[in-house]
Amino acid sequence: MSFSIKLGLLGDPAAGKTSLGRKYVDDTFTEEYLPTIGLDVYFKEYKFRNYTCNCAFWDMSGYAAFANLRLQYLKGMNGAAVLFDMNRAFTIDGNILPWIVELIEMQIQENIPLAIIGNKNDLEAFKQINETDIIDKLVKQLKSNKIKYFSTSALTGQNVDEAFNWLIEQAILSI
Ligand SMILES: Nc1nc2c(ncn2[C@@H]2O[C@H](COP(=O)(O)OP(=O)(O)OP(=O)(O)O)[C@@H](O)[C@H]2O)c(=O)[nH]1
Ligand SMILES: [Mg+2]
Repeated sequence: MSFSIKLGLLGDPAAGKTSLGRKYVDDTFTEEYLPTIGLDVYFKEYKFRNYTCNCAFWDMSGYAAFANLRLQYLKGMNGAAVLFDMNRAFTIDGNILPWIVELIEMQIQENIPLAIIGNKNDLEAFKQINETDIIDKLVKQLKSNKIKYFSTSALTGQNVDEAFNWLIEQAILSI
């Protein structure tokens, strides 16, 4: 049996949404920053138990200019990866919660699976965030049992498969 799911990539500009999605789907990484204009969609087939799942990744621009468009894109999402950049504290401090609120407000499905992702962990030396407390608070606040935190690098590939495989499987199980 086969079916499709829709997953979102959300978070501040340059957090690494496109880099992480591309690493997972094509196993590529580019140093150059090419901001996503509005939206980019790409696909990956995922085998789970007896199912073949067609996963559509909706990779959105992080810029405020696209906020209205983004609200349209969020409809019918089965799960989302919400990213921050571990080396720029403001991408988590005030910014991560609005992304999640925006997502939840647009959801038809309650308790949407969320992978919270602290990206660029290869730049450990520049790390500005002690994220554990913030994530704990966030998880409690959202009262969801389908939220998990991952620390990733699109450059080295660390935890990329773990994060997306988890998200896909949670999304499938929630359909
Ligand atoms: N060192 C390092 N650099 C990264 C990593 N992930 C992304 N980058 C770099 O960060 C920059 C921004 O990455 P993007 O993936 O384009 O960011 P984005 O979140 O898609 O940005 P928008 O599309 O503008 O919202 C690029 O120069 C990437 O090469 C990472 O894990 N480690
Ligand atoms: Mg992008």
